[in-house]
Amino acid sequence: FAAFSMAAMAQEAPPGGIAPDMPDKFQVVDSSFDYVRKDVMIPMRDGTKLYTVILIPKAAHDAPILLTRTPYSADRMVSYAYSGHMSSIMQGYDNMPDVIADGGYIRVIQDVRGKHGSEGSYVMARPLRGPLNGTQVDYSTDTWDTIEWLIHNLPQSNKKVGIIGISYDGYTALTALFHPHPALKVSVPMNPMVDGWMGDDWFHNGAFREETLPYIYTQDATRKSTPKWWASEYDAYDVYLKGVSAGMVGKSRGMEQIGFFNQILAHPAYDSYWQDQAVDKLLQKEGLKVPTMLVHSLWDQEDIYGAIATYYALQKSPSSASNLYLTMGPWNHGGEAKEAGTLGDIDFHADTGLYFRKKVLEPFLAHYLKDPSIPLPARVTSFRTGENVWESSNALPSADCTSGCTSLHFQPEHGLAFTAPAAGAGTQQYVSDPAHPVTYIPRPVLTKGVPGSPWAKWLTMDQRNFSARPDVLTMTSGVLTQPFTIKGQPVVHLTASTTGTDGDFVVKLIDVYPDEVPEQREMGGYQLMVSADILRGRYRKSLEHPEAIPANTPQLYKFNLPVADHTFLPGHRIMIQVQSSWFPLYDRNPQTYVDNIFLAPASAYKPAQISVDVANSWIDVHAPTPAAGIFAPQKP
Ligand code: PG9
Repeated sequence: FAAFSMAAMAQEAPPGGIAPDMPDKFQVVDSSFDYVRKDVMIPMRDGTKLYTVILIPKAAHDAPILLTRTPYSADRMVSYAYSGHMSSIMQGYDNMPDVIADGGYIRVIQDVRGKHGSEGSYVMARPLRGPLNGTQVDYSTDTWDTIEWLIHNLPQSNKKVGIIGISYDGYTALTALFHPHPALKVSVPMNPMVDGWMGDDWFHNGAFREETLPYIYTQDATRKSTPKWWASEYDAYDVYLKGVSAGMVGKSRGMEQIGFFNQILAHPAYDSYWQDQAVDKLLQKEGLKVPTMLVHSLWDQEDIYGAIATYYALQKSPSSASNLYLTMGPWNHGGEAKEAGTLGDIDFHADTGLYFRKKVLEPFLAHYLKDPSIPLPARVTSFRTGENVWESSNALPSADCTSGCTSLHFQPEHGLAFTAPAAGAGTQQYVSDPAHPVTYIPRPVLTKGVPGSPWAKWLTMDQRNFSARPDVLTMTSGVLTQPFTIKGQPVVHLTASTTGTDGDFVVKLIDVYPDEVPEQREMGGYQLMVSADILRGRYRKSLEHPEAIPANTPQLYKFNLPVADHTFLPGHRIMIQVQSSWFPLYDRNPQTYVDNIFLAPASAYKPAQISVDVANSWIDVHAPTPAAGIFAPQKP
């Protein structure tokens, strides 16, 4: 009978014609599904309607709502594996079926204004209302209006809403915390983009992440992200070296049609354009009124700055700190949402993603959205790499190293030790040549999204090929006889001079494995970066007002590295690498001072000799000063 009535719905052939196969409107037969899907256009206060997919478990009754707001297509996020089971269709970015579907939540995913199914105009990480946004709407009002609609239109809900998301969607989860809707009970920004200049997607300490150009191109060119970046060279090294500067590469692809590209070109320094949209600073002023768990990945290749910066900003005020939670684990960008027993070559011997979701995230959400008698996780849950253990604590060690730190001092003859060298330790030199920049991964450089790209794991890749280069200065300690644990942001104090008038400094803190690792042979001699970053030299004194470097005059380059929570095990050595390019992830510094590096002509790119002042260079790490004898005596 069912087959008969379906056939009756098909269209009849017109006389002398042919019947089309497709009905005017195809109805999915979903009566056996364990959920109902509704696609709705939710009106905002300015009349713009936002496309929203709602998945309601059929058993839902008094169920809490989990919202994600995204520029990456709400429809795509739940249609990877079409199925009658809600947990099976939730395979996309930020869907964690073992928490969200299995937890009985009503799942809501919405396209932000201007992207995919939503109306309105798109602005990259749309700044909140204020000096950069003179309209009456932003992502916080859009969240408010959405929550208001949801609690009045979903009778199956308990009118309690949580917002959750990774990266860009972590940014939207943060923006929900400004003038929050009273029904917003909890927020979970995971790997959020917070400050695009200081250390997230666009720049790190002023060095531009040239390999984000393809993202900006695709995201900002059209509503549906249809045009894809093109490159006529397989190796991204060639693309960007031939292109000379990031500005020229973008212009060669017509990117001056894109508003955000022009903003980047116009704001190379940390001026008010960037400061006024740094969400950590804005949220610190606003105050945290909703319980929030920040999630940070120790090897986040995209947003390694935001979660920790927000954590430190909110820790400063007791009322904000009372709503603040943090989890950090051994993941790449978003790795906590997936199976995470390994990352690249590094083995954690257990699925750390599952641990986070089941032992930390699940009770945290349930406490605030379902039942306050469910015990909360610790304020800070963190995974210590090296030892591979989870730890609970009340707070992270402070961001600076004013107390509780010890210094890893550079030594003559490429050494590294906990004691300062004698005066007159001299300098160590290398030549940085922009025509032969140091790459961040071995060539061919396969960018994010290219088949075979190591992008997702590159921060854990073996650094030994770089330590062998003459333009990478390498300092190595003796062999550790005892474990040495650091937890916090290492602080670099590098004193160096250059024959140029500008220059970049990349500093990498590395765990060198023993020559042989019997249980995992390929790890013998492995050089694992535990924390690393770059500083563009012109910003050494002021991030806002760049200054040329006086040639041949030692300067202090002081900056924080990303947080590490790591034990260097006995038998391992500690290494620091210093270099002046990290290409093509970061654009090349011409090493001759020009007003705007985005527009530097080819003639400005010149080799420079760098001299590092050994006695005045060190890294402070959060750890008690170890007793003498921590390093095995050197073999003669
Ligand atoms: N890292 C990506 C991003 C976030 C925010 C702005 C631009 C890019 C992301 O994974 O969403």
